[in-house]
Amino acid sequence: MPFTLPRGLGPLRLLIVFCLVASVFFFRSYLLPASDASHFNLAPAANSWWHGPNSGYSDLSDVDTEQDYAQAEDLGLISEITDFEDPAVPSPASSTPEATHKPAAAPGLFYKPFDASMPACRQLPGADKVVIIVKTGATEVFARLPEQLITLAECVPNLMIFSDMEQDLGHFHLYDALDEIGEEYRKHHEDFEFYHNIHRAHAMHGDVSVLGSEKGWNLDKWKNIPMLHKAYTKYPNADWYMTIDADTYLGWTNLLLLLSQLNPEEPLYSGCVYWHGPTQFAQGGTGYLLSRKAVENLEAIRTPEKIVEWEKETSTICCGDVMLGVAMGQAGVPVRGAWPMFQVDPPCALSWTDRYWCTPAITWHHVHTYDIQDLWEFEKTWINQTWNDDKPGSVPYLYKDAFEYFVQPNIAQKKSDWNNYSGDKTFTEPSEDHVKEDNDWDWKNDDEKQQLWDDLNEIQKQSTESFEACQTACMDDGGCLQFAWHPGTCKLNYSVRMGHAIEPKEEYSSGWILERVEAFKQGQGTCEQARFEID
Ligand SMILES: *[C@@H]1O[C@H](CO)[C@@H](O)[C@H](O)[C@H]1NC(C)=O
Ligand SMILES: *[C@@H]1O[C@H](CO)[C@@H](O)[C@H](O)[C@H]1NC(C)=O
Ligand SMILES: CC(=O)N[C@H]1CO[C@H](CO)[C@@H](O)[C@@H]1O
Repeated sequence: MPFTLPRGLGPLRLLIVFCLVASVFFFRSYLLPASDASHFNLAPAANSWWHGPNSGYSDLSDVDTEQDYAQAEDLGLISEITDFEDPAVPSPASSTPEATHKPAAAPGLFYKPFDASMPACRQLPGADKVVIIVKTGATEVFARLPEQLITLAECVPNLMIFSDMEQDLGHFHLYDALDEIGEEYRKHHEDFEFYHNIHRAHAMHGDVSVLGSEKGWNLDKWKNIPMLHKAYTKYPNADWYMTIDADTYLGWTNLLLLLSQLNPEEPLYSGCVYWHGPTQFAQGGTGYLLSRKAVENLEAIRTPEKIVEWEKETSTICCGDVMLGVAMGQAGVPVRGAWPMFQVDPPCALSWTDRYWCTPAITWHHVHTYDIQDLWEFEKTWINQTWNDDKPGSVPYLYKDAFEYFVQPNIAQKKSDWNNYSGDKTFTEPSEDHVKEDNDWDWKNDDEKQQLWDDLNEIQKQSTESFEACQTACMDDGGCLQFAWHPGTCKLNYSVRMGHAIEPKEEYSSGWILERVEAFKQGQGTCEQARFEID
């Protein structure tokens, strides 16, 4: 005998031992790159659940795990995973011979309770049930999209980015939202001249970002309905479809918490509600949310005749979000308000009033790339610090929390070269060479301006002379929380806004009455209950 077996080791046990040894061998030789093995102690096993049968990734195994997510996403592999709660349960496919080569079925190595090799935000419950649709345009792709891709895309298993041109950005794929628009419009409507121009420029490796954003805007309105249809076609089993623009920050943690309280079987179309003529619609940039049922209702009326009708109406209507409002109305799904969870300002421009305070923050529109980065760091820290293995991501962050992070540490009695957007009251003496005040004051006629000035009391008139005098005028006005001064003008405001740094040559300084800000904050209470409210 070449070697002796321990006593009692039957053929079955021998087979098991053999399999164990063989799988350890397999694991080492195929999955751990020879160098830097330590880096991969967890990653391969954890990554495996999205690698799927088509595991062409072993060559790439020395790229960042984060990039891996993105690549997997591009290939649509992640969308196949539906059992987020317990991915360790082998799927039926894993018993086929081919599938046994997947480094998959290693129960216990998976990311429950918490897998440090994967972003925490990607492990939040319900993440795989949501499709995030990002609408952008070819001219802004390089300016706006990369920041979304290095932040939000890390969290979202089902992300689709729509533009007016099919394009790759790194390993992300951008879909052309307009390729199925009826020929009548695609070939002949003036909005589509721009479409063909950018396609031509792109084919010639040209810079499409210089091709005029205004024309891009006209084209933009054609996207909303087709985008939704394409997202539904790709992910028909998702529960939720959420659309944002490239300059919208999406609070992923809070969105999932909101969704966990709603029923996707009920029709829901929700966002920041505006009117356009007789149409009520959810504004696009602040983001809108649709339940599966709502999308199904829309799909149900989407006949070829209806598509023709929608395209005809799109050709004359102002905007794509309004057009979706029209279509949703026809599908029998009225829009419902999600303000202020969905709202229009970045942290620096928001007025932190009591209406916001105890509400979870879900969207921030008009964000710059640096705003996205800041909000992202805030959210990541939040997830980390409130993590609970039994209930990951169960603690929403409220505007109050964002105030404590973004505003409170950064306001002061005096900040030079800073504009805090004060403007409830503007004290200024009209003159020939008056600079713009960037508020209502500019729109008044000369007599009104003079009247305003004449009606001021002495403290208010003096307030235009120095920062300190402006501060005094704010102190003198019981409701004033902040003020801004530049030579000749003092402005007061009754709510807190952060504002931003400006160039010294503008000679702007801002200040806050810190005790009053603190009193405002105390007056709001402790927010026992997060206000997840849809009207
Ligand atoms: C939180 O951050 C720490 C330090 O970076 C890290 O070790 C830990 O894994 C993180 N936990 C979660 C749940 O994100
Ligand atoms: C000043 O405060 C009011 C609320 O009191 C707010 O609506 C407004 O946006 C703030 N800023 C300006 C510039 O008016
Ligand atoms: C509301 C308001 O006054 N906004 C102004 C703040 O300051 C910037 C730059 O100084 C202006 O562009 C805004 O219009």
